[in-house]
Amino acid sequence: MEKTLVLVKPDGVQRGLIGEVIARLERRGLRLVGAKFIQVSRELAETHYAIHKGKPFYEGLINYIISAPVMAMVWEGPRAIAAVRQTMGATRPWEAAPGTIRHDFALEVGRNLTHASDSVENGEAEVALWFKSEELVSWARATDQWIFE
Ligand code: IDP
Ligand code: MG
Repeated sequence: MEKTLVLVKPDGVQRGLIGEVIARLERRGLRLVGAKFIQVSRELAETHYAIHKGKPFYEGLINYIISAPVMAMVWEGPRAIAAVRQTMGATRPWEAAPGTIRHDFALEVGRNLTHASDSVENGEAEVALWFKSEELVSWARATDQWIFE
C-alpha cells in the first residue's frame, strides 16, 4: 500500500484548515497512519526542500514552512501518491481544478496550503525523514473492505 507525506503548511494551520484537509482525505477513503503537530526546524525544512535549493523562491519557501507550526501526516491507500496530489490540486492555485483544496482555498503559489509527496520513491523518503517507524500505526479500518478492492 502506498504511503504519502502530507503537510498542512503554516498558512493552512493559521487559517484553521487542518480539519478541512483531514476531512477531504478521510472522505476520499485514504487511511491515516501517522500525525504530529510540530514547529519545523530550518534543518528539516532545508532537507525536505533540498531539491529546490538554488531556485528563486527557495529562501521564501524555507521561511514560509518554518514561520508557524505545521500538521504533518502520513496517509496510505492504493495509488495514494496520485490520489492525494489530485485532491490537493496543481501547485499554482490559479491552475488547480475546481473542487481541489488549492483551488477552493488558495490564490498564491507561495501560500498553497499543503504539501504531498510526488512519487512513490519520494513518498518513502519523506515519510522516513518526518516520522520514526514507531510513530506510524499499522491498523485495519472497519471500512477497509468497502473502500479497498
Ligand atoms: P508541490 O508542492 O505542488 O509539489 P513544488 O514544485 O514541489 O510543488 O514546490 C514546492 C513548494 O514551493 C510549492 O508547494 C510552493 O509552496 C513553493 N513554490 C513553488 N514554486 C513557487 C514559485 O514560483 N514561487 C513561490 N513559491 C513556489
Ligand atoms: Mg513537490
